[in-house]
Amino acid sequence: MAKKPSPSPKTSNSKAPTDRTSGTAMPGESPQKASPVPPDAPLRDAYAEPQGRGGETHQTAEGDVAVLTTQQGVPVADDQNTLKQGDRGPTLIEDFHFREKIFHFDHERIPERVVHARGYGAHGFFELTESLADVTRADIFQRVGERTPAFVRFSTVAGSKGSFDLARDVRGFAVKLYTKEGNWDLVGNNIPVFFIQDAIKFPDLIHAAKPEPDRMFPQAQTAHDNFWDFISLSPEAMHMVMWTMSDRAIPRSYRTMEGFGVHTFRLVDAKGKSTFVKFHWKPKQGLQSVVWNEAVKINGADPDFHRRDLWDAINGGDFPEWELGLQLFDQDFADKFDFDVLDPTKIIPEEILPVRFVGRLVLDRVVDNFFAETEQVAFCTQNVPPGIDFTNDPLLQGRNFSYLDTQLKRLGSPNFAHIPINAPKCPVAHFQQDGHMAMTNPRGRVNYEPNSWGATIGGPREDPARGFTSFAAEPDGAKLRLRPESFADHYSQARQFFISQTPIEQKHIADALTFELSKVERPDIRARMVSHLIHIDAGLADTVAAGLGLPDLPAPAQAARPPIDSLAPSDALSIVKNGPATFAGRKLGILLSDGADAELLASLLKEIGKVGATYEIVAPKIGGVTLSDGTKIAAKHKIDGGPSVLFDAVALIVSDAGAELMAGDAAAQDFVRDAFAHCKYIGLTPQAEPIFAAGGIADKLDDACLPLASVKDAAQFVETIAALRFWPRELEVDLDAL
Ligand code: HDE
Repeated sequence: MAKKPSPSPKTSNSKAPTDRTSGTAMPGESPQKASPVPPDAPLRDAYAEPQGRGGETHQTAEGDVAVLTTQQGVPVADDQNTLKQGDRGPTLIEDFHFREKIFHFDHERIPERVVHARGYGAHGFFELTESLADVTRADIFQRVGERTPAFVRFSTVAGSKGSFDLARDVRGFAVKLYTKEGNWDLVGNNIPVFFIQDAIKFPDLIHAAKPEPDRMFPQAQTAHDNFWDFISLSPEAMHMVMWTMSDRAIPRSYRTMEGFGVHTFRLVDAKGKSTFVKFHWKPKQGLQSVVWNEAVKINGADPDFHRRDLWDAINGGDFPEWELGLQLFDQDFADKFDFDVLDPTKIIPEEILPVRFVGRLVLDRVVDNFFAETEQVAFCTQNVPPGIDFTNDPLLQGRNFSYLDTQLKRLGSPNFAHIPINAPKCPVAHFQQDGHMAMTNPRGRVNYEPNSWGATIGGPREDPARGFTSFAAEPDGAKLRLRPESFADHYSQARQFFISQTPIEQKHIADALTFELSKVERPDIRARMVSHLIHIDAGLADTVAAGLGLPDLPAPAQAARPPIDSLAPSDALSIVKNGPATFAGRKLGILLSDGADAELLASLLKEIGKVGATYEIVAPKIGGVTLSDGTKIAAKHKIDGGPSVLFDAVALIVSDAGAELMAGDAAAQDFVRDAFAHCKYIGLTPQAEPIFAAGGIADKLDDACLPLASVKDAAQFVETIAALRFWPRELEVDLDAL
């Protein structure tokens, strides 16, 4: 708020009451601290000290409290007031403490990642459960039981740093393994294929997916013309589009998604023999996603849903875990396989080549500081230790150029490997030196090699036996700028993915395509997209065309190679077929009212605890409720702050009077209506019926609306909700009509 100059320093205090009503902190007033000043008291009386320091708000170092210093270590006497000439200024340029503090603040931001800007990381370890000494010399794969420190960063791709967690998007699954022979970065996604086959198309793909450049919207979503224009002109994207339109792109949690290395890599043994490998991370928690309507609402209710979930799980001791699985194969398999193993738009179905599990990744520690670790972590696909090597996948080859550049841009120095989160945990010895922010310049007189200074001071030497050697791949042919013929089938595996889904998952894919394309303004782009779907599945194309109101089904797109429609479905591709066996790690939302049955609640909480799940209490008031036995229980959420979309299942334990009050509350009606519409399991005491009636669903309650009539029902309820969703509801009831 603008202040008029006061006629004299003495009267300046008369401005104080005006500033206090504006809610801004006054000079000398710490915003964190509750004001000791009665609202009508003249401010200066309480705040002034003889020297005008704004006394009450200064928190001085006493006892063993650390003394505040500048970056140079100079102790600070006053961190609330700048140095002024007279008590009303001007401010003096001599104030080095102020200058340093503001200077540093002005430089707090670094460029966000071009893609994968929004992410969340955690520490953990990888433990080897099966030796791979027979196929690779990689140190990490030699000794069963040995643990390797790890840092994992999950991310969305398209949105900016401040975007919401439940965008429909691919999720990054980047793992840094601090092995004894150097860092290995396996920079993967939660989808095993990619949109494009050649790295040269990446900038166009990302430009098309990100907000349109003139208007800078929409944020964190692909539902716009530019994205679908590009995609519908890139048939190679069709397989990945099936995945991103599936519920894989709206995961329930980072903990409930798979990770994939995507490209075919090589494992190389001590004799230089190479075995091809595809990497998989399989969550012990089982696969789980949300539904689209729920995702949209979660983004409003808790934009940090995935961050909070990971933070809470790790801090609560429920450490997320993935198994590392490998698909290993040789050149002979590659030659016989239907598709080119260098084509990153293709998978190798697990039914054809089973996944061999060789270790586990456990996340057991959250970061101390988000910026220092999650933001500054710098993954580079080219970080591989001896025994792991690249193939000629043209996307991987391009990535190996890109990541190093990006880290220099983001972190501002070629010394980004000196930042603790990026620094290897094994010995590092080289002659690279200087540059911005050099932290660990080599010591001693010698900074070059070869040199003749001898073993002691001459520095490190090459080691042909231990050192990294590239697999001696033979060149393939002439220098050309073209796409191999073996990459030309764009529809067969898209179809295979679609037919591997359960009917409800297929419906979600059709719904997602219809939704996204209905946000596309140009009818020709919508029709062009449908022309590709015809090759994937005729029924899917018809449903989407009808949903969009296309006047006619377009002619099929020209296929570079006729699709194979005989590929067998693969159960591994369905989320529903790979869900959890228990409610462990899931969260029950319990809506309570005053007078709720205390005994029933106690037995429900006991059962929830037994399976390793969590719960949160939702109540009309954040102060909580008084139960039937007179005990009080605090609430985690007021009803409108704890909508049912935040929970995996819900239970309503209410009294008659409580239900009557809630029936008139829109947030309580939404609570039950949404839980029902999202196919969740609902436990309810008989008294809760009026809330369902007010929500318009009392006559629709089905087998997944389970009675909680007495304490005996709690165990059965918790066992049943392990199924997470009751999908028949969505196929039988018109949930859109609710
Ligand atoms: Fe990335 N990608 N990418 N990418 N990518 C980046 O590196 C790039 C691709 C992936 O949590 C950038 O540090 C190119 C496939 C993840 O910090 C950048 C191509 C896959 C992350 C980059 C691809 C990924 C990134 C941006 C096409 C799955 C986040 C910031 C050839 C296998 C890592 C950064 C983190 C990040 C380039 C394609 C995964 C610009 C050129 C395929 C998980 O370097």
